[in-house]
Amino acid sequence: MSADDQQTNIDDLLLENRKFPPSAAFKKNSLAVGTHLYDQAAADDEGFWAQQASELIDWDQDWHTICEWNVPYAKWFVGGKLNVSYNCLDRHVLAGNGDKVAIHWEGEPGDTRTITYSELLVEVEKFSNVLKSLGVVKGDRVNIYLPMIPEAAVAMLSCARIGAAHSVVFGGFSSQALADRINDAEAKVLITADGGYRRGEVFELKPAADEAIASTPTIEHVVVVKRGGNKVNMVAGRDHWYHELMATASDNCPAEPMDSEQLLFLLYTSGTTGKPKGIMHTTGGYLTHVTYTHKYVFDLHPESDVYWCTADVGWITGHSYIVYGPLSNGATQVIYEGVPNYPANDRLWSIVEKYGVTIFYTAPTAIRTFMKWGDDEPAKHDMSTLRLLGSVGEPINPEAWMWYRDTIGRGECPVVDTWWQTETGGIMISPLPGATTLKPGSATFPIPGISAEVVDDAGHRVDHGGGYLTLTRPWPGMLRGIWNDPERYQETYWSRFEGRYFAGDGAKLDSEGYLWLLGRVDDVMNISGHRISTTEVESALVSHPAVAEAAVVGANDPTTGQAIIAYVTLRGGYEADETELRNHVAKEIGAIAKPKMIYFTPELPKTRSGKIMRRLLRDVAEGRNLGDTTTLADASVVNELQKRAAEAPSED
Ligand code: 7RM
Repeated sequence: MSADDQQTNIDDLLLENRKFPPSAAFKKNSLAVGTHLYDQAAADDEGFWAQQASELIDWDQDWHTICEWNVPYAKWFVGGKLNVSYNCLDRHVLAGNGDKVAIHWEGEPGDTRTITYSELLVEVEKFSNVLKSLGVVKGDRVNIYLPMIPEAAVAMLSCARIGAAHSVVFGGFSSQALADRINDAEAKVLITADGGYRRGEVFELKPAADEAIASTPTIEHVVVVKRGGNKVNMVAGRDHWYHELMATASDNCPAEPMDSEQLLFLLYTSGTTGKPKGIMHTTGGYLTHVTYTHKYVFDLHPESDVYWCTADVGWITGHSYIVYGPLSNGATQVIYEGVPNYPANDRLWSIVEKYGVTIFYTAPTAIRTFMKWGDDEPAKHDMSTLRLLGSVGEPINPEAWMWYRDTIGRGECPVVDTWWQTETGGIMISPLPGATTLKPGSATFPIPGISAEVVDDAGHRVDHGGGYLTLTRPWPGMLRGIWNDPERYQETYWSRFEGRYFAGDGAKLDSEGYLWLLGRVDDVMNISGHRISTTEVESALVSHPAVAEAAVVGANDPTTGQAIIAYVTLRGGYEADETELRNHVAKEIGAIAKPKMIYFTPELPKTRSGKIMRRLLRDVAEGRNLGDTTTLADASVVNELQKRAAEAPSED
């Protein structure tokens, strides 16, 4: 590699040689074995998507054009009409599956609800009528601010049924965040709850909603679901109890066929700076994308599988892989309201055992936390029903992947590492578990129908080594824009590389063409001219038996430009040994990547969806005042780290 290459590309340091081909037992019943989906999509990607759309989705009217592409705007299945709620509910009931369980809901305190497809349909028809009675019409926006209760799915599907776009705001967000999002979307109705359960206590939602709507002139009505039982203030004429409205609502609300490009929802992402972006998703392409990926990536057998995704509906993972994908496929799923450590650290495994979960989808941050809690917790439960494991949200370190496969998956379950974004709508890069030979830590290949390329600074394709991950063709689930801000849409996603969508992530290709996600390119460190990804150094740290979790950042350094500072969380029973870990990194990936300093910490700063916030750690390492901390899940974590940084002996 020339010196010049080192300046412009991301170094490729970590070598991972373990391989896991699909087992004969898994292949026997798998929906996709061999390369036929890949071959078909490679020959004609639009034709491939059209085939998925007609096989997997019920349309009221056929489309005339598969894809209309005027960079950066795509339309899919143009001229087609369909209803998302019909596809998620009515068609399963009409096919005779009304008594099938759609949702096994488990409340944090241990209360449960079992909801069949017929029951869910009745609830959605009623609530659709409630929304209509509150003046909601096609094209309106409705805000949803709820805990993880079935009413969240009911509210979303009811909006879809009548053509109103929902905007779900995560229940852990502040009143200010809610107000900003309501105002940007100009929502007419807000659906919230009195409160929900978290860590054994009721957290109040209605007071935060009240505070928000003091400054949201567009909100005309508020619907309040009773869940927490906490006392709330109801404003006459504006606020209505969900159960009271539902008691008198008619359960007849036929699904109205929607245009394929009808706005289905807005979902706000905070991004790195400035005001949140309202990511727009539409109807036909989105539903096709999430139904297809949920079926093939999770190898879904709806007649026998019990699927569980641990995300919150406030995130895109909850939209695509709790609500729309699984319900469109007629799956039976588990939804859990609370935290993984209430009442004890084995709560999730007790739920797996109780419902016989077969497919489990969670985030690396959770997996690393389970590693920290130790192997005894899963060992308390019979989890032999599990047959497939998924990961999403961050790069999964090879050792965390191995632990997941061995300790949760008995060394038998394939692990599908799925790369995608709020903006992509659905999974983009992932193995197909019956077809792909897995490598721990690699998301492997773009799924059939998706075209991705790694490019260098100049936009030239990289066939081996590190660079920027780009998408070269439109795909059905892609965002259709940023609400009210077309310029920002163009600028954020389509300006860095001509004609390509740039996702903001770095990635490398190994000698066999496997993709390895390297984290956000904004986080890439520059050590004496070597561009080193945070992910590779973190993975080297996590490969040491003492380390459960690690975050590294590049901090300003007078001699090397930047120096690597690592924050490490140890596994239970291990002692901090900085020298040992620094040497371990040098041995694993090279002396250049050896951290200059390692801080040991019981927790790392994370966003509310569990992603490590390296920007804050950089602020801490460089002794700056913290910037925007509103997306931080637990602010005390960084305060503690700042204190320690101030106390640390200064390095030469
Ligand atoms: C689904 C979701 C998107 C960002 C994305 C990446 C990171 C997500 C993976 C991943 C490596 C993965 N949507 N990311 N999945 N990085 N491997 N499998 O998380 O909009 O909230 O975040 O998350 O940086 O750009 S998101």
